[in-house]
Amino acid sequence: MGEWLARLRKGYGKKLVALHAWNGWIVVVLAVTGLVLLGGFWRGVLGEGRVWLKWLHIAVGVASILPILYYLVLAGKHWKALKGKPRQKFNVYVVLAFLLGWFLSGILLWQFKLVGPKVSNAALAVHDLLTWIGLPYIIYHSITRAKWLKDPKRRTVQSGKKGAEELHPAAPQPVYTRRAFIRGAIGAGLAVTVGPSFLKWLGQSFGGIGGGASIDRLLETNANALVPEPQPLPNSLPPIGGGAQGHFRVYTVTAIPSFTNANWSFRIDGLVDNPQQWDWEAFVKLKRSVQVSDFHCVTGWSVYKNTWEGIPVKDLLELAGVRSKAASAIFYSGDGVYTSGITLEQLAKDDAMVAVMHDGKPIPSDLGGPVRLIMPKMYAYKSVKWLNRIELIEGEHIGYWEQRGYANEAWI
Ligand SMILES: Nc1nc2c(c(=O)[nH]1)N[C@H]1C(S)=C(S)[C@@H](COP(=O)(O)O)O[C@H]1N2
Ligand SMILES: [Mo]
Repeated sequence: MGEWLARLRKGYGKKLVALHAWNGWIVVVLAVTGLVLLGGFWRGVLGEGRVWLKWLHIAVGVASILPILYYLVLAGKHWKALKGKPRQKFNVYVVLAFLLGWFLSGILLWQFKLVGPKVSNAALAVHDLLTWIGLPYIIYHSITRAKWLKDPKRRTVQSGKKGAEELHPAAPQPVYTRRAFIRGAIGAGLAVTVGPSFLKWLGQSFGGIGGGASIDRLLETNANALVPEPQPLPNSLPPIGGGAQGHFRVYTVTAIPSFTNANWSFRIDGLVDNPQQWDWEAFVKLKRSVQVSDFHCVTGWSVYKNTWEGIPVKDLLELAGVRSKAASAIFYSGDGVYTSGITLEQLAKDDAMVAVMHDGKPIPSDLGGPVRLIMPKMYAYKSVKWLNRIELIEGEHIGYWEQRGYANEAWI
C-alpha cells in the first residue's frame, strides 16, 4: 500500500514537472509572438508573416487551456504538497489568474466579429494589462527560480528521482543572502526596463481618454510642412462630436512619410472622363463637410466619436466623372506601398470621406496626414493613410492587408 502510494506520488511529481515545462514553453511562444504582433516596428518588417504569426498566437493561445485544465485535475495533490507554503500557493493563484485572464480575453479578441467592437476593445485592454504585469512577473519567477539560483529547500515540485535535499545539502547562509541580492537586482532590472513602456501604455490607454493630449503631442512632432493650414469649419472646432474618445495606435508598414507643398499632390485617374490633379493650395480650397464617426481596427481597438472634416469621396468622383465601365477604386498611399480597393457600390455611402482634419486640427503625419481615407462602416485597414491617389478600375483590387489575409469586404 505504501509502495503504491509512493509510486503514485512519484508519477504525479513527474507529471507536474512536465506540465510546468509545457506551460513554460507555451508562455514563451505566446509572449514572443504577442510582443511582435503588438510592436508597430514589426508590422512593416513582417508583412504577410504577421498574419501567420497571428494565427500561431491564436492557435497556441487556445491550446494553452489544456495544461491549465490538466493542472486543475492534479491541483488537489499539489495543494497538499504546498501545505504551509503560503508564498508558493499565492504564486500558483497569481499564475493561474494570469493564464485564465489571457485565455478568456484572447478568446474574445479572436472572436472580435462575434462580440463587437466594445467588448473586443475591453478585451484588448485587459489582454495588454495582463501582459504588462504578468509577463515581468513570470520572467522574474522563471529567472529567480532557475536551478542555479534555486534554494533546494524551497522546491515545491520534486523531480521524482531523489529528494532534492539529498542531492544538494542546504546552502549555507551567505549564499542565500547573495541569492536574495541577485533576485532583488533582477526585479529592479525588470522594473527599470519594462516600467517605462508600461507607464506609457497606461497613459495612452486610460489617461488619454478624450484623446486630445496625445494627438496634440503628435501634432508637435508633425513631419509634414504644408501651407496654408486648413481652416476648420464651425462644426469642426469645437468638434461637434465633443472630442474623440480613445487612442489611435500608430500603424504603418513603411517609415512615416513626410510631405511639403513641393512633393505633395492628389490625383484621380483611371476610368474617369476628367482626370484631376491638385496641389496642396488647390486641395485645401475644395468644399469640405464634417462627420462624426467611430474608428475600428480589426485587431480590437477603437476610437469613438471622431469629428472628421474632409471631402466626401462621392463629390471627388463626381468631379472626375466616373465612366460606366468602372467598378471600383484603388486608394493609394503616398508611402508608395500601401493600397486598398473599395467598390463603387460601397463608396456610394455618404460617409466615405477624404479627411483633412480631425477634431478641428490638421491630421498629424503619424496618423496619415495631411490626408487620409475614412470609411466609418468598414474596418480601418480601408482607411488608407497619406492618401494621394484614387484610380478607377474595372475589376476589383486586392490591397496590402487584403493580399495578406484580411477580407476585401470589410464591413463591421
Ligand atoms: N498607408 C497606410 N495606411 C494604413 C495602414 C498602414 O499601415 N499604412 N494601416 C491601416 C490599419 S490596419 C489601421 S487600423 C489604421 C490605423 O490608423 P492609425 O495609424 O492612424 O491609428 O490605418 C490603416 N491605414
Ligand atoms: Mo487595423
